[in-house]
Amino acid sequence: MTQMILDQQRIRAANEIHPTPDVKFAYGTAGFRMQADKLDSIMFKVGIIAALRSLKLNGATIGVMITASHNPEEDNGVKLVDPRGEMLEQSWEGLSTELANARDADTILSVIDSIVAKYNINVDNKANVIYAYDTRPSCPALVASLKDGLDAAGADSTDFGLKTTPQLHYLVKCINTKGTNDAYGEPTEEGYYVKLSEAFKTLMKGKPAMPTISVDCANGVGAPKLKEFLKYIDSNVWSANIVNDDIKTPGKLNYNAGADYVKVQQKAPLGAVLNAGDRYCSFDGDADRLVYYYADDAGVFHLLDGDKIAGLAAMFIMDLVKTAGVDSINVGVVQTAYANGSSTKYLTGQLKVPVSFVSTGVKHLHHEAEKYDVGVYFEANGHGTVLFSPEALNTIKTSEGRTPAQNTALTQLQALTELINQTVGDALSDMLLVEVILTHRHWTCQEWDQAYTDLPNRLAKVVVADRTIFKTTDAERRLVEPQGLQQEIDTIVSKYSNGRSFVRASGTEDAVRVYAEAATRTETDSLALAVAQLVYDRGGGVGSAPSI
Ligand code: NG1
Ligand code: ZN
Repeated sequence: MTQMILDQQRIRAANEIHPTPDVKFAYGTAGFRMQADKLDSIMFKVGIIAALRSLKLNGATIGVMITASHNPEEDNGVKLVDPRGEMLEQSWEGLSTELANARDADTILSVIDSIVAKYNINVDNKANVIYAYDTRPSCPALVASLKDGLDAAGADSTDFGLKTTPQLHYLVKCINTKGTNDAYGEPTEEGYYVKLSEAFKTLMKGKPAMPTISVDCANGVGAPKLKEFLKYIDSNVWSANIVNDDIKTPGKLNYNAGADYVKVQQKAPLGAVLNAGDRYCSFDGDADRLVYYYADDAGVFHLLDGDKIAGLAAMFIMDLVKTAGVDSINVGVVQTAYANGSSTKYLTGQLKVPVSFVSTGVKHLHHEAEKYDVGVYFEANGHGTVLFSPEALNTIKTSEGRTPAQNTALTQLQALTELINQTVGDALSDMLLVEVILTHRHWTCQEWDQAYTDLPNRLAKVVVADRTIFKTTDAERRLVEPQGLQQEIDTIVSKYSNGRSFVRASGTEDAVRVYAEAATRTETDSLALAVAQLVYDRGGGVGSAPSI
């Protein structure tokens, strides 16, 4: 057994109080996520993992966020944030999973030992961890369990209280860069608002204010945080009307509201009555996803999802880079298989911007986006951001324009790098970015929507006995197992004009997702249903047969 500062007695005691249930845990697309009442044991173990990760990185501060994002209120989840504000390094996911599934104290201690040995962890270091949580009623109890793990590991920990997920990422990066050349900002919630609002004001300078936007906060943490942000902005410059801001009434979080609801249902959330010409957007429960929408003159609902935001951002930044005379800076876009086919066509055909495809989950998108000078990445569901490479940041900072127009563009680019959260997708920051672009272009949502027309699409879920039998390749666009299923999907797809459909196991829910798009709504629904039925029949469907 290791001699480290980890207090074995406390770990044993914590394991007594927080026994591991008979559940197969896995660190998935977004950490551990499930019904909150199954998460108690996970939390103290995550406390230990966070401490070990910090020790491994010589005491750098690690973040822990407790949230289940857009999932129902009775769910919860936990994810780890690495020192630069990024998601936990992937190689640690397996070990975290192993610890999560260890049941008795001896096994837990031996997994800890093997982590210490594998990573050659210096146990004389001091671990530093910060944590925050969303508005879910299950959070306080889970926080207490997390704290037991952190204490048992001898970590210095700070409770940052109620925060949006991107605020926690911001704080982690600020703490770890404080006092360095690339200090990211003040490590406080206020510092976050100051940074964003100052950049926003610079970008809005001299521009006529647009009509008030309505923001659906899914009755989640985004509501109080957006209210706080508004205090930093003169309402003559920009104003927002917040809907779905009830974080007190049980059962309201994400209920028929929020970015996921609007995206999947393709309709307005509860509490939003759409007036033609007005702008609307929705955050999800932890405020890291954003979608826009509007009603046309005939009252028809139109969605502007993550793909539309990516297109808008790429277009604007490419123009700005050109105007500023720093076109050595290359811009690229990263998408997943869920991106609408029309968006990819628009990006490559019209904007002529390179597009790469990666597997679902922002950790994949983020790393791919780092390969560009300016990497725009968005999942269709509205989770994404724009990354500026250190070289691009330096070019923007040090270039001197030869004309006033070039100087203005450089100032604006500089402000954009501060407005956009560089650590992770951030609904508030992304919304401000969209608002800046629409203001600069004098565009309504409808004008923004003209860029291209989405192919009708449908996302369906099929519950099967064992979703792990679904194995994919080619950025999850093709199945390799169960054998022969992909060929059958191809045969079905070939019958539809502009048809595309793919199937993959969800990393956050116990289900297989089916995506379909085609030339018309009727064809799309028929394609989605046919593929869902196939998955149900050949993949061991459970419960009632799929319906669309
Ligand atoms: P899964 O459940 O693996 O499809 C979902 C989203 C991801 C990502 C994660 C994390 C879709 C189709 N999938 O993952 O994009 O956002 O949740 O929250 O939207
Ligand atoms: Zn979220």
